Amino acid sequence: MAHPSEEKTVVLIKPDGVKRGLIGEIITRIEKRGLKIIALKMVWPTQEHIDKHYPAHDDWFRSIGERLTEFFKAQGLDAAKHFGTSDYIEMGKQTKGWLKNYLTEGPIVAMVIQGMHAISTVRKIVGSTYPAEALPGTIRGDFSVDAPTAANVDGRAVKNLIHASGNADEARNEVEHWFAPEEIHTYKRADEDIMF
Ligand code: 3AN
Repeated sequence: MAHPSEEKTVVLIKPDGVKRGLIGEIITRIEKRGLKIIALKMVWPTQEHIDKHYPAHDDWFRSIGERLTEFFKAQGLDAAKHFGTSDYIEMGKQTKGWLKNYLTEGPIVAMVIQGMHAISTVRKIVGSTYPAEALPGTIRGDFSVDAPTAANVDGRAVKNLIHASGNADEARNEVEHWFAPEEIHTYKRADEDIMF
C-alpha cells in the first residue's frame, strides 16, 4: 500500500468547467489544500475513450438509477415516468449515453493529483454529484446548481464541472486510462517539509 501522503486520484475538469473559465479556480482549490499535481493535460476525448472511462457493469448502472430515482422522489417526482422505465439498470445505461455526449462536447483538463488520502480529500473539495445538493464551499456547491430532475427530463447529463475518482480501484484504472507512465512526474513541493 502506498504511504497515505502518496495516494493518487484522477480529476477531470469537464467541458462546462473549461468553457466557463474555471480551470484556474478549480486547480487553485486543490493546490491550496496541499495536494500536488503530478500530471496535467488538455484533451478533447472521443466517445470511445469516455465509454471506457465509466464502468459498464450492472452494479454501476443500478447505483446511478437508484440515486437519481431517490432525488426525483425527494422532489415529489417520478423518475420512471421520465425514463419510460422503472428499471434502475436501464436508467443507468441511458445516463451513460448522455455522459458520453457531455464529456465529448469540448476539451477537458485531465490531472493526476497526489497527496494525503487524495481520493477522499478531493471528493470533499468537489462536493456531491448533483450540484443542487452540493454544499457551499465545495467546487460544485459554489459554481453549479444543476440537478437530474432538470437534466434527465431534458435528455442530458447533469452538468457538474468535474470528475474525481470514487475509490482506490477507480483511481488506479483511471490513472492508467488517461495517462502514459512518462506523463506522470515525481517531484517535491516546497511546503511538504513544513506540512508533514
Ligand atoms: P460521482 O463520481 O461524481 O459521484 P457517479 O459515479 O455517481 O458520480 O456518476 C458518474 C457520473 O455520472 C458523474 N460524473 C455524474 O455527473 C453522472 N451522473 C450521475 N447521475 C446522473 C444523472 N441522473 N443524470 C446525468 N448524469 C448523471
